[in-house]
Amino acid sequence: QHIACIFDLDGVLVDTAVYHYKAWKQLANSLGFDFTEHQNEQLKGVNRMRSLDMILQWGGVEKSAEEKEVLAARKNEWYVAMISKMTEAEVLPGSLQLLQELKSQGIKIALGSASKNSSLILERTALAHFFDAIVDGNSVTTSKPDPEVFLKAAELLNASQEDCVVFEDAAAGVQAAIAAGMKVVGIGTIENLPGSDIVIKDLSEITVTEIERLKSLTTD
Ligand code: G16
Ligand code: MG
Repeated sequence: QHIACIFDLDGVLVDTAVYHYKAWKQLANSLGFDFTEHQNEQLKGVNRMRSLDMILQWGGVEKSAEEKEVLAARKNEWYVAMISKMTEAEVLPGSLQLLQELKSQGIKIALGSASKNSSLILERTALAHFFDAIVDGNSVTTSKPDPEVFLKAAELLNASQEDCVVFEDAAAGVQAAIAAGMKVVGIGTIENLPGSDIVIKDLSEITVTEIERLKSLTTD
């Protein structure tokens, strides 16, 4: 039977990771501290509130639940202002070609993102029409590394876990895919994405045939 592909959004299909980083950095700076790019890696794929908790901890800052709501909303306002200006040019290399190729071969495609802003991003970058199912931060209760987001996507595609291949740029996302019992293509570097079945720089480095071949691999 056929494979099904589940794509993370930020850092895999589109270059929004840089906007998340800028907005969080601005928030941290406004609170009187900073964090490194290495620390930022740990925020990838992690939902908004959990990200804020991690950043506040790095800065040694404690805030009440209400204050945290305000801070998260402020970051999101800055972030939304940035992604509202996104264009189709910000679709990452290889994304469009691969999505087109999968679609033309009748392979099902889902989005599996932690973001609550996925519909705005998909609309700005004209990618929305590729997806047979969309699961994002508005439809899940637990954040990556929990497998919920990918299991929901598989269910909506009517695909079994072992037929799914996940594309992820975040360590938390790779862990989520493994926990879901799926194959995982890491986008980035092997040091940042341990456990991936294969790691590539971007989606231009993989073909549909290679993705199909991954399915027959045994991971244990
Ligand atoms: C993305 C990013 C995370 C971000 C999360 C929530 O997940 O990688 O850094 O914190 O979404 O985004 P928002 O604040 O827009 O709801 P993914 O899973 O698409 O990489
Ligand atoms: Mg990501």
